[in-house]
Amino acid sequence: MSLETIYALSSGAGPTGVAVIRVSGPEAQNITTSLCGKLPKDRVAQLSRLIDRSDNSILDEALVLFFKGPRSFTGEDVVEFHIHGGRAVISSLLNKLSTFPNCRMAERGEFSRRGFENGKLDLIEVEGLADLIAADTLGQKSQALSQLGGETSKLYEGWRSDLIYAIALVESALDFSDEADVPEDIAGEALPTVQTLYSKIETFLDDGARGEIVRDGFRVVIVGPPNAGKSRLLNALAKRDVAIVSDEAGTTRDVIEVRLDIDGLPVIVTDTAGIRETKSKVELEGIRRSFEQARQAELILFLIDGTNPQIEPQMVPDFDLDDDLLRGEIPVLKVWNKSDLAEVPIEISKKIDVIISAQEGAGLGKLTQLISQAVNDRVGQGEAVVITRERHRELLRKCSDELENFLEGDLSDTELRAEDLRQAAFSLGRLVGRVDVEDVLDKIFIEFCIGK
Ligand SMILES: Nc1nc2c(ncn2[C@@H]2O[C@H](COP(=O)(O)OP(=O)(O)OP(=O)(O)O)[C@@H](O)[C@H]2O)c(=O)[nH]1
Ligand SMILES: [Mg+2]
Repeated sequence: MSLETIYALSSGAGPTGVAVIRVSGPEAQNITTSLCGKLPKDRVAQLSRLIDRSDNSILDEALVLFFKGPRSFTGEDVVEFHIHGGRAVISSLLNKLSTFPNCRMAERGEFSRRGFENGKLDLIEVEGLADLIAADTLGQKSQALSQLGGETSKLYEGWRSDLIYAIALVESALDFSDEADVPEDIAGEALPTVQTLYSKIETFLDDGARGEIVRDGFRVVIVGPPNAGKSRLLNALAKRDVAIVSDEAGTTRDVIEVRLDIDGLPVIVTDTAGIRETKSKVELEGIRRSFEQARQAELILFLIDGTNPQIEPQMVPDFDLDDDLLRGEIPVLKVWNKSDLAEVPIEISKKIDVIISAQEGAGLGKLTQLISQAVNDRVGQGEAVVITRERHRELLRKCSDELENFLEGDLSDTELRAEDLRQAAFSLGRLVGRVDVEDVLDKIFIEFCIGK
């Protein structure tokens, strides 16, 4: 338990109808009694006049909720003051709180951190909470909620307990080490458990990064020759003027992104510099960045200028995206633009995926639909629990590698095999935050806002 009591505005900055100031720590009870005159019943909202005892002035009339630890968000005594959301009201209560002994403003994520340290949330749930607060789209929200709800933790914890069972079997074989044959047989009993776990984790890892895409966004990158209308298309999709549009070739040099919500999933559309031969150093750097973006894309929109059609990327001079990239992994949509000026010749119409006029808006509905389809092809329907972060993927990978060492290793060397399993369990323990996580904590809690 912490010695310091922390407080913060947990709702948005005022003015709002209601603001919530949360206090957690050993002084929470004294503070409540001092301000309200008496302590409200545990977990029962009470309307109360908050009085500053130093001069008997009224701070506000508030709804006060007291949570006796450990039955609270942080596990400590917590009080929530639901006050009027005016800036002066908020600051007067915050100022008053700073005058109590051992009481200070909370740091980012400090309430959640205390909740984690007191075992109210595990690390996976803390990360789910951070994702929930940051969620912009419905897809992100439901993914974060399932992680916060403990489903993900339950799965990983289940795997961890299977592993601990396997470790116990192998370790018991260590005790027989003088008797011939026996250790191998006993350690062998762990084989089916490890085998099953290994294939479960491998299948889980091979998920096309679905969870990460839902969390971080599906990247669509617009590439093509200068003046094809890439920036105009970005503006049309964003429904606002984000990028400069001009008939001067080589207008865009920086990478410009907008975030869209397509059917509840976050889609990041990126406009890039037009690809062409150029001597301008700045433009060359822009072109280099275009390729760099394209390589990270989940979908490439190859934009064709209808008035000067180059319908294959290879027809664009200097378009040196690796051949395997365009043929293989990343899907490419060929988008014919400027349909208001130029129709698609019948002989090439089969090679075009969608015809638009970024300027007039024609075909944009169809294009959005194709993007949405690409997102769904990638994210699709599947298991409810998914990997949402690189941290999780890395630890699961490590765990799986250790299981593989076990499966391929010499079973008679029980000492080494037990160590493989211990390492695997260690990775799962780090995943849910049971062991050795100091190094990741600061990184995780910094994602939070103050008051959470
Ligand atoms: N008529 C017509 N003109 C368009 C359309 N889309 C873009 N343009 C025009 O084409 C010119 C180039 O548009 P941009 O959006 O700047 O082209 P870009 O591909 O971003 O060009 P760079 O940034 O130089 O690579 C501008 O004059 C636009 O107004 C369209 O659908 N129809
Ligand atoms: Mg541009």
